[in-house]
Amino acid sequence: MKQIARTLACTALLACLFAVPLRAEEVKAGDLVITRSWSRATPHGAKTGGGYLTIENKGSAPDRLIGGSADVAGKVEVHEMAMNNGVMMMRPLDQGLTIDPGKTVKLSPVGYHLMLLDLKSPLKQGDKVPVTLEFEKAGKVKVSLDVQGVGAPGLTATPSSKSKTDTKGMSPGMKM
Ligand SMILES: [Cu+2]
Repeated sequence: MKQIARTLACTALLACLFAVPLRAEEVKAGDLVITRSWSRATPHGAKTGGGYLTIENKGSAPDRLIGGSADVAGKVEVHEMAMNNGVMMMRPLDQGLTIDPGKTVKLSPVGYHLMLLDLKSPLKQGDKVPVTLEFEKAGKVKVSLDVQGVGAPGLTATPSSKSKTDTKGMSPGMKM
C-alpha cells in the first residue's frame, strides 16, 4: 500500500512538472521565427504596457519590424531603451527595427520593445493578448503575449525598479 502511495506521489509530482513546461510556442512567418512573446501585467490605471518577444531571421535578406496593432491598445509602437546622460529613456524607432539575416533580435523590458499605448483595459497576469506585428517583408504576423506578473523580472531589472519601470521611469523620453 505504501508503495502505491509513493508511486502516486511521484506521478503527481511529474504531472506538475510537465504541466508547466517552458512553452516554446513558435510563430513562423516566411523566414522569421517568433518565440517567447510575453508582457507584464499593468498596474491599475496604467495607459501603457510592453510587449516582448524574440525574432529570428532564418532567411538571407533583412526584414524590419515596422509596427503593429492590438485590440487592447489604441496604438502599438516599436521602441528602444537607451541611456541618455545617465538616464534611461525610450524613443520610438521611426525606421523600425531591422532583423538581419541569420540574426536573432530580442525585445525585452531593457532594450527594444513593443509599446502598447492607450490601453483600453489593464493587462492581467495569465491573459493572452493578441497582437498583430507588421514587418516590411513578412507582412502582418499574429502573436499572442503571455502576460506575466507585474514584477516579472526583465533581463537586468532589479526588484526595486519594477514599479518605476512600467510608466513613470519610462516616460521621460516620450510624449504621451
Ligand atoms: Cu516604450
